[in-house]
Amino acid sequence: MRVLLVHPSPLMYSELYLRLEPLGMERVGAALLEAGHEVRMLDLQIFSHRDYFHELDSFKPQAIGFSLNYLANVPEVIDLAKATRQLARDCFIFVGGHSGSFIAPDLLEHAQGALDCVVRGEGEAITQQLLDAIGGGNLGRLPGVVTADGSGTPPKLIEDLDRFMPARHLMRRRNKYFIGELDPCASIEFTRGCPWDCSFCSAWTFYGRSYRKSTPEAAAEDMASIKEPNVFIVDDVAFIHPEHGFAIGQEMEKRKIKKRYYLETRSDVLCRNEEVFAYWRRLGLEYMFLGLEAIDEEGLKAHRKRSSTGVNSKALEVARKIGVTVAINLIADPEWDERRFEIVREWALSIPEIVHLTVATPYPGTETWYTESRKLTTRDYRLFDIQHAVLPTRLPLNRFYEELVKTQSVINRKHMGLGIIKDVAFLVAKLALQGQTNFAKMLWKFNKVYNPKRQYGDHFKEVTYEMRLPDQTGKRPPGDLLYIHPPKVARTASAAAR
Ligand code: B12
Ligand code: SF4
Repeated sequence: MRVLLVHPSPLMYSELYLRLEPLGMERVGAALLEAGHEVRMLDLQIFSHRDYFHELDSFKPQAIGFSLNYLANVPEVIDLAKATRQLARDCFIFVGGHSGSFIAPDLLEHAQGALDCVVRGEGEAITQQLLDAIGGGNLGRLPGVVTADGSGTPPKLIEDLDRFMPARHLMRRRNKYFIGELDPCASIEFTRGCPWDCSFCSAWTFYGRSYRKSTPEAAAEDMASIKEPNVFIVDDVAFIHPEHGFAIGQEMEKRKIKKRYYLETRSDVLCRNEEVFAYWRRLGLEYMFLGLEAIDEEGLKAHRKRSSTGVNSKALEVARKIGVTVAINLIADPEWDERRFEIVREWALSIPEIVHLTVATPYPGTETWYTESRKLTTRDYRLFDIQHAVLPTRLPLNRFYEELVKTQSVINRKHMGLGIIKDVAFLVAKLALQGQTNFAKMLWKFNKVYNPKRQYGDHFKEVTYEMRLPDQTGKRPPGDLLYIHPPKVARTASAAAR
């Protein structure tokens, strides 16, 4: 069967700092290739809607799967599905991915027949079965598959993370993927899932708090197959088990792999497993993303971060000592007033690290969706990108955005001001000679992307598709409502982290 897999357009954040390959879609693509299908992929982070319709015309896919990891992309995907249905009546159109999994019945309702089904959970194995079953009339009985007629059993986790290595070769114009000066940059996955349970996050609810690892050999082989000189490790929390990180590194050394890396982890994991991060520094680790989320104990508790400001400060010291550049994330609360923004600006300027601010957003699939969603000021999917305020702000909304953008730009100037640009001019020129201009463009785009008027104005756009609020609000729901992949056994973060 001719199958086209499509990733939707970029959101605000990716317009500026990064654009990365859709690894999940590439893994689903690998599974479909294995099953003998003819597969093409199109990433609308790089290509246009015009290119998409051209692809429909030239490739004539019999099935189209949209990857819906981000809630803010829902209207775009629904509109594309509807337009596709008009042009290709017999085409089988389906959706999968992180956010899509949490709102499957709503997607089918919005699509009014343009979507044949939604695939909840991990897509590799089930998409093979799904395409085999098309025309058989019992799609809704497959695990994780939801159709207008109902849904089957809960989705199943794949047994072996090594089985479907990403079909990276199917992504076109790979030189467009980058993160900061790591330009171009590929992505890789060593582990899947997270054993913690932060209240604002859906990584743990998606995977039922499971945590699985690739074998070191398979991870190193995958790394060896990557052509790019830079690699982003997509794991939610890198190197929870240090021996796994060491084993992958040793396999990579055997294969003489030398690249530069970016990863994400937690402060307590960095402090506890300092040696493995220092070892990876020697292998080429350059950047680390730490979700500190708050600079006070109260904030950390509210996010159920299960960490402390002391551990956060210690983690920054560890990263400085081993020589890795840290990008910190803080969650801006809509309750913040001018004084609070001022404190955050002062704090951000007092440390050498890069600081990012995102806005607290209750997402379907998180605990805050149930505890906070009653207060939502909007149900426009497009605003759920953690750069917009969807809860009531203490400041008037336009003032909130002014303070937010002021804070972001003060912090941004610290890292991308003229002084720094002089320092990086050599690097920009070197990349330009290699035909890589993503990083150079990023340096100049801040004001175009982060603009308080634009962010405020986004609240007044016409809304075609509205999110449905959960039936039960105000308190944490029973586990089976939260999870996509139900947990096999109840587990604690500390047990899994050992
Ligand atoms: C890596 C990552 C990124 C990367 C790469 C994104 C990309 N191009 O794919 C970067 C750093 C760019 C990024 C950015 C953002 N991210 Co992000 N990201 C992740 C992360 C950590 C891992 C995703 C991943 O690659 N996993 C590995 C692959 C193998 O898994 P997967 O993509 O989920 O794919 C599987 C299934 O979902 C499914 N599937 C996927 N596609 C398809 C398609 C079909 C047809 C089918 C059937 C199945 C299917 O099958 C796959 C294989 O099992 C997730 C957290 C998580 N654990 O999921 C957050 C996460 C998805 N990101 C999130 C957010 C908020 C963002 C940002 C909005 C943040 C910001 N500050 O602006 C931006 C927006 C990006 C954009 N689109 O413009 C949220 C999503 C919130 C939401 N509900 O919308 C998550 C869940 C993090 C969180 N803890 O809340 N992100
Ligand atoms: S540690 Fe990170 S990935 Fe895990 S639940 Fe918390 S925010 Fe999500």
